[in-house]
Amino acid sequence: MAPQQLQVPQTENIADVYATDDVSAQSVAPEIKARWQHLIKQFTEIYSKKPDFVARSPGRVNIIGEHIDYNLYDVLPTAVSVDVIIAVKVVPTEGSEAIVKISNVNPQKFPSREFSVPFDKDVVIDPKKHEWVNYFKAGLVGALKFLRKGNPSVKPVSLEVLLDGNVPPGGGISSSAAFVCASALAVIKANGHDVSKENLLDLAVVSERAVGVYSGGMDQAASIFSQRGFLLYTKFFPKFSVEHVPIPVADEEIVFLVAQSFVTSNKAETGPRHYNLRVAECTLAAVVLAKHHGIVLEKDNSSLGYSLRNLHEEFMRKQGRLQDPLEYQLDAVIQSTTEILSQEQGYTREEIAKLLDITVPELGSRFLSSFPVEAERFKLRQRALHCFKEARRVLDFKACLSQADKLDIKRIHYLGQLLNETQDSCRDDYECSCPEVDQICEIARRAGTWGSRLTGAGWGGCTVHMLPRSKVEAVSKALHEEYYSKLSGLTQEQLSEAIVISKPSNGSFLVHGA
Ligand code: NG1
Ligand code: MG
Repeated sequence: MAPQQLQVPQTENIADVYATDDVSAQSVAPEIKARWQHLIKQFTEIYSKKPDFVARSPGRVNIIGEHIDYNLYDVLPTAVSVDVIIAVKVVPTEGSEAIVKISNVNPQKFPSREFSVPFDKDVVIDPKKHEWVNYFKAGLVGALKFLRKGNPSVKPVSLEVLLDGNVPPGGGISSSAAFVCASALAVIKANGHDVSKENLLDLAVVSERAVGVYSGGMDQAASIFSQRGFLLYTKFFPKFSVEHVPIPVADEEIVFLVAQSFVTSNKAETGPRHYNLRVAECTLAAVVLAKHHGIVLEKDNSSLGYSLRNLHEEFMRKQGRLQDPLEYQLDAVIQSTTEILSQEQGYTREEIAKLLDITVPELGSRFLSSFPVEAERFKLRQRALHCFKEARRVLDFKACLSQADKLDIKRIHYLGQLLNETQDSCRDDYECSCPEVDQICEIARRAGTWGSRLTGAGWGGCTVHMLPRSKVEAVSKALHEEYYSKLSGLTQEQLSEAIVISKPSNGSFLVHGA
């Protein structure tokens, strides 16, 4: 794939011309325009000058392909219109370190901060301390690493920053990726450099891991590469590439509705326990399967270095089946995994060490040392099977979308069924759903969705539903009556943001000239 530069249009007035997520749009929705104008106005009030530019990156919804990006399987997300916008003024650095002053349009919730950026050291982020500026710092650290690769003695500029994010935090539509991508982009631009989308992706993925989650690259890819009106078919293996997939027309317009559960899955606190454990389980499944097949697995660029996709590749190479369609390859991998990883109750460290022919301490130091892992048993069978079957569903979903210019109702039902199967697998095999999310999916299906499932890491967060436009009202009503009205303590603001009809939106961009 040829490198794509980020769009950097020059405008006279950010708020007027650029208050949209669509760089080519003639008309701008009034609420978006108001939000951009407010950002510029508040910036001017705080810092007594206008910003130099605004960097923006959106949240994303994953349509299908859950918990498989860190196994390097293909996924199908798209950007949503909620985003993080960051206004920046560059201030010349005096002395031996740069200073970053950062405020949020909501200072009650996100208090202003000031921190220094040494010329010769990294800014330290404490992942245990859950602080909103950590995500900015994560983007900044990644950006400086990128700049220092080109020029090791780069002296970062000082910054005045005002940020506005309307992606619900902890909600499964990736506020973190929006935040980190926009921050990294802002810091690179402030230091006088451009960055390709590929480089921004690479550094944003690594940066986000600095906050403590061993994630894949789906969120950042969607936040950076998405195009208005298209889903983003994202491949990680053998190397990264994207394809913009249109949603075909149908007799009834197909809508993706995103509904919050208001169960917060705070990955930076409780999350690593869940999320990182799954990453570890998949890694262990890959190395155990490899050992069984007599394969020496080379390290790859997944978060812990050993992915189920790479295991799959080497297994097929051994069988002389690399020319087979991927669907058939996956069927064979599923079949053999079902036979080899037979223990439903999971595997202890001792059992895994024995299968790998290594000691328990060696198992720990080689595969379980990147983060604390608390589990007694590792459910290798269920996690690997979810992953391979989910990868198969992504292929099937994409094939179905691409088969015809117009989707007939049979195909639409098939797409819905794939989404429902994902939810069942997340609930039963990957154990990343929760009762509230299961309930939302049931209510929505009863009220008329074709398919309903969790989106993002799970254990709460958001759900995504595929439905005809004509059912939006009925589904929203059912969710309000049967779910949201039963939750206590929801604010009016939360209630109004509970359900979003998400239009596939544009990825990251920069706007110059306030
Ligand atoms: P969310 O929950 O939206 O942050 C996480 C990971 C993704 C992916 C999904 C599950 C991060 C930053 N992102 O998304 O890479 O693995 O879970 O499919 O943790
Ligand atoms: Mg996230």
